[in-house]
Formats: sequence, structure tokens, C-alpha cells
Amino acid sequence: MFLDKVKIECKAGNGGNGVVAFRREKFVPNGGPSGGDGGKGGDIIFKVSNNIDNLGDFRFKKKFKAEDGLSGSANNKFGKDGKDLIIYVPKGTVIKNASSGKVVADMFDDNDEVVVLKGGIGGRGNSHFATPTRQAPRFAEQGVVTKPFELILELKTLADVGLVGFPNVGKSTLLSSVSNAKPKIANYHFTTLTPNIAVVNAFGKSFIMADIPGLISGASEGLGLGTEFLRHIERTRLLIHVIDIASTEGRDPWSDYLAINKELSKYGESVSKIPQIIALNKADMLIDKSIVDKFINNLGAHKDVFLISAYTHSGIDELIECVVKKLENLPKVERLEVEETNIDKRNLKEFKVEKIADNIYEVTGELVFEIMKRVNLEDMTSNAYFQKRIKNDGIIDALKNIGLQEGDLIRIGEYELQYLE
Ligand SMILES: Nc1nc2c(ncn2[C@@H]2O[C@H](COP(=O)(O)OP(=O)(O)OP(=O)(O)O)[C@@H](O)[C@H]2O)c(=O)[nH]1
Ligand SMILES: [Mg+2]
Repeated sequence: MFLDKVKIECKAGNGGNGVVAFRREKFVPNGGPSGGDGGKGGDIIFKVSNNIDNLGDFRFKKKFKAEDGLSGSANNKFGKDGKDLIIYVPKGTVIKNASSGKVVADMFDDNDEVVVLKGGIGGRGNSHFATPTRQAPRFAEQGVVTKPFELILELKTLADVGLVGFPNVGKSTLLSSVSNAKPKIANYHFTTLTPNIAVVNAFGKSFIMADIPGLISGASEGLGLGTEFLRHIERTRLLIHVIDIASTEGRDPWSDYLAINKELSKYGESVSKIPQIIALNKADMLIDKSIVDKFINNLGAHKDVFLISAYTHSGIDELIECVVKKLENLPKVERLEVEETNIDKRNLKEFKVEKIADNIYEVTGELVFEIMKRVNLEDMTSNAYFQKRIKNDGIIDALKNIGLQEGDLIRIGEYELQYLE
């Protein structure tokens, strides 16, 4: 099943916890601290695979989680790092942060590999916290707990040339006549439901051509197949606007031309600004040749127009020769700019205070996590450290501002304590 846009949820692995342990050696009554560090959580990595051409793999699997790091252990043993999770996507996939809409990565090249979410770092074991005055620290750090993030994957095909036009005008026939592609061709509307991409080798050059479903008037309002699939020609450098010059369905070719351009401009500048070559197709069915002159007259200065028959192959070489020449002078498509490099930004100073009931206050936020991961309230020295942090980081002042008084309860992380001046 072809899919070109999906929303998925990804979570990097948590960091493993550091541990509290002490050396036990024969004849040494009080061994030093020996708690090892936790391992790093696995990253979420996106990688281009040339074996897939759309996002169909994400139809049912939408949640991805990298492995957590393991806790450290005694004898200063490190916890094992969590395994990275590699998610394969087709070339041309643009990854956005769903909440900000910003581009996080553009999977533009065959070998692209991007770490989109970094695993949490492991906590340090108690041996890191030994000082001359604190020889037996009974606390260690917890690993960083990562958050899940929603990402939007959007396939914006990377092709040089796009084919646009009404349904049934012969776009797929044209693609099949210049490449090895065997797209479905039939005498009814919307034969092509998903893009056909093919390599064209001609005049000593090679380029990629994308055939997309036909557009009709009102497509931008959702008529026909709508305009969603235009994302596959957004990155093309040149369009071939295919017209049924023989009016095989009774429509006027010039009105068709205007109607398609109107839909392209409604979709946006990304496609309406792409230069066009016009292919007046089905020449073999044309009875009144004056229609061609009229069409060319209406075009005015625009000269890139070719009378062709995708069916008999007449005029195709001239058309493709012009495409090759034009491509030589058109700028290469650039990789999209990354707008957000680190989605999992942590403001370690951020916290929020709230009165949740009479005489009960709660403190939440990154700062709380940051402090709590270093403390073990059953340990005296650790407790002192905790008291100092909540005062120095402004938590007590913030609580006082919203009414904290002597004897009130403060909930912070998993702990509850009574406030005494
Ligand atoms: N006589 C004649 N028929 C053609 C020519 N090109 C295409 N056709 C026929 O027109 C019909 C539609 O061709 P397709 O290539 O499927 O048209 P399309 O533009 O891809 O149509 P959609 O995928 O529905 O948008 C088929 O029956 C083709 O055989 C041509 O140059 N001459
Ligand atoms: Mg088609």
C-alpha cells in the first residue's frame, strides 16, 4: 500500500541509573564507593533505504522505541548502552517535528543517516561523588529519562522532471515511451493513483521523471484526487505540462492549460514557479490543425511547446532533447534547510510551582528531575545537598510567592516534605 505521509511516535532509550555500591575486600572494613555508571540509552536514527519507495511500512507500525541503557553495577561496572533503533525511509523523506511543524531532517542522499533523537545519558555511580569529606556517598545519579516525540514523515520525491495535466491526456503513456517504466495506462480518468518514477536515458544524459495522478478543476478544493500528491513534484526542476490537443474528451485544450495552472498556483509557489515545457499530445488524433496555431498564439512569448504523440512516438525526441538542454541550465535541487536540530531540548532550570490543596504545594519540571536524579533523601549528605538546591535554585522563593508558609507540605518528585524555616 502506497503511503506518502505519516505521523509516528519515537522515543530514544532512557539512560541507565548509576548505582550505589561499596567495595568489599577481605581485611578492609570500609571499602570505598564502587557503584558503576548507567549505560546510555539508544538513539533514534533515520536512514535512507533504496529498497523502499514509499512510507507504506508505517501503515500499521507507528510507535518506535530505542533500547534503554542498563544500570551500572558494583565494582565500578558500567551498565550496557541501549541499542540504537534504525528506522529506514525512502530517499526524499522529509522529517518534521509534529508539534512545531519544523523540518528536523531531509533524507536527501542515498547514504543519509541522521540521529533525530538522542538517547538519555547514563547516571553516574556513587564513586563519582566521593570527596575528602564525603568518603562514602550513599547516592548515585539516575539516568536521563527521555520523552516520546511525534514526528511527521513526508515523502517529497526527488525527481528532475514532473508530468502534469488532466487525467487521460497521456502522461503515463509519455513516461512509458521514454523509459523502461511500465505504468498502468488506460482510457479512463485516474488510472494513475500513485506516482510513477522512472529514469530517462537520452542524448547522453540521464534524469528522473515523475508521473503523477491527473488534476482536474477544483482539485485544490479536494475534487478528483485532490492536490496532495503534488508534493512529489515540488522538488522537480522542470514540468512537462501534457495537453490533449485532439480534445478526445470534448474539452478545449487552452481552457485545460489555464485550469491546470490555476490549480498549481492554488497549491503554492513551490510548484507554480517551476518552469514548464508544453507537450500537445495525441497529435495522431488531431483533425483540425489550426487548433495548434491558436494554442501557440494564446501562449504568446512561451516557446517551449511541442506537438507530440506519445502513442506513435512522433515529436518525442525533440521534446526530450529540449528537456535535457533545459535541465543543464536549471539549478540542482537543494536539500531542505534543517530548522530544528535538537527536538529534545531540555531547559534544566525550568520548574513550575502550584498550590494543589490547602497547605499543599507541588513543584514540577526539568529542574526537579535534575535535582532528584542526584539525591537519595535517606542519606544525610544527600539530603543536605537537596535542601541547598531547592533554596539556591529559587524554588522556595517561588513557593513563598504563591503563599507557602511554615508547616506546609511540599511535593517534589516522589518526595513530600514539610517546610520549616
Ligand atoms: N491516440 C492516442 N492515444 C493516446 C496517446 N497518448 C495516450 N493515449 C491514450 O490515452 C489514454 C490515457 O493514457 P494515459 O497515459 O493512461 O493517461 P494519463 O494522463 O496517465 O491518465 P491518468 O493516469 O488517468 O491521469 C490511453 O488509452 C492511452 O492509450 C496518443 O498520443 N495518441
Ligand atoms: Mg496515468
